[in-house]
Amino acid sequence: MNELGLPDHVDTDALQGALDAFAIETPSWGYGDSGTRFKTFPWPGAARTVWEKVDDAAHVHALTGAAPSVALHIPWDRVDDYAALRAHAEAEGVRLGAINPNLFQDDDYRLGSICNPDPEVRTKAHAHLRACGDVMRATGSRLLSLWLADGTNYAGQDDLAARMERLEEGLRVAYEALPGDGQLLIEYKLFEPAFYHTDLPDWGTAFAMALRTGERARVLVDMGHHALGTNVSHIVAFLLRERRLGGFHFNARRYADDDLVVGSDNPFELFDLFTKIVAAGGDARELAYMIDQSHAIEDKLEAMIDSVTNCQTAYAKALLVDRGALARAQAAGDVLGARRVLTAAFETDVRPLLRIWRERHGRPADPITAHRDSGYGARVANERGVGSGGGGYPTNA
Ligand code: PSV
Ligand code: MN
Repeated sequence: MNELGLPDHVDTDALQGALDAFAIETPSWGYGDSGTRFKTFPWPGAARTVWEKVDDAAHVHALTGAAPSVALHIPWDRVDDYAALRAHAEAEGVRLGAINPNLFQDDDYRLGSICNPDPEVRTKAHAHLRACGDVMRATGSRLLSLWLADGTNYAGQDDLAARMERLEEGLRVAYEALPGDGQLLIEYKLFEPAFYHTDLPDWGTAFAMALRTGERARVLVDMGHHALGTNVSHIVAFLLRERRLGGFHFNARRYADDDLVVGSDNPFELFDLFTKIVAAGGDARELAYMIDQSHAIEDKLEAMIDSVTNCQTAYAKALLVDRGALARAQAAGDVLGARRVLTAAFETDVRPLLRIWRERHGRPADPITAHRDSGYGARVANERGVGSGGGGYPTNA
């Protein structure tokens, strides 16, 4: 054990360097009011505008040092002057990150967006994708992060093969809208809002579509978008090997979607997932780590800080795995020996390491306590009030 309580095989400088390179994007939509389809409980001080969402993201980054960018959802976060928004973000110490087209909230999209049977609706969806490409250019974003609500509710409602054609065409439009160095992240989801079929239901479909679309099309894994019991780490290992993993939407869930603090319910799963990334080596640095959570009853800022630090903790633990010992146990067929190597890393207390990392970066040793002591929550509650909207989600559907 070294002075930080870490095992002797660990190179502490390399560890600090890896943590320096680890950045998690937070979502603008996590700072506004949001809820379930049953009720949106207004949160005192919830951000009302994208400018305030950027302020909140900057607060989370100031406290954690690990959340330097904020994702935008268009049109929820549409502004007239993206250069001004970009300047505002940079003045606050963050960047504008992935652009998320919203192809699910217009009345026209009742039967889908790019897969809609009506060519006029598809044309409208294509135009939105192109407009999002323009937003990328104006904001300096390199990621177009696409999730579709497209699907059907009943057998026979639409021709599935025809929808696949339309899907491919729409993805091509999105790809062509990218700036030169841009990437298209294709996000899948098992079900919801459609209940018979979803046009992009799983990683396999997203992977096949990425292959057909182009080199810079990758799969985005949202942890809440799988059937219960799915081994997400296995999917991650496969996509890494194929060099088609684009990134993550981190969250935790027990049942359906994705709105709990990542790592709150499934810390070992999160750690295991990061071990696959660490094992894959250098390319893993290219991945887009993003949080996709919009909390219904929690303190929004505290939940976001908790989420960022939980990811950092899981990643730090994954970096501690004694890979040599693991490889030896695997080669020897030592089933439980291999597991012991993993659990030794998982059970190591990385809090001293992270405290030191934060202090080196001028951040508080304990971000949540610092947030609670900062007065930021009370200040924004006072300035912004309660129930002023700004979430993007429909209120009290
Ligand atoms: C859909 O459930 C999703 O995960 C997509 O990423 C959306 O863009 C996001 O949630 C916001 O609602
Ligand atoms: Mn998502």
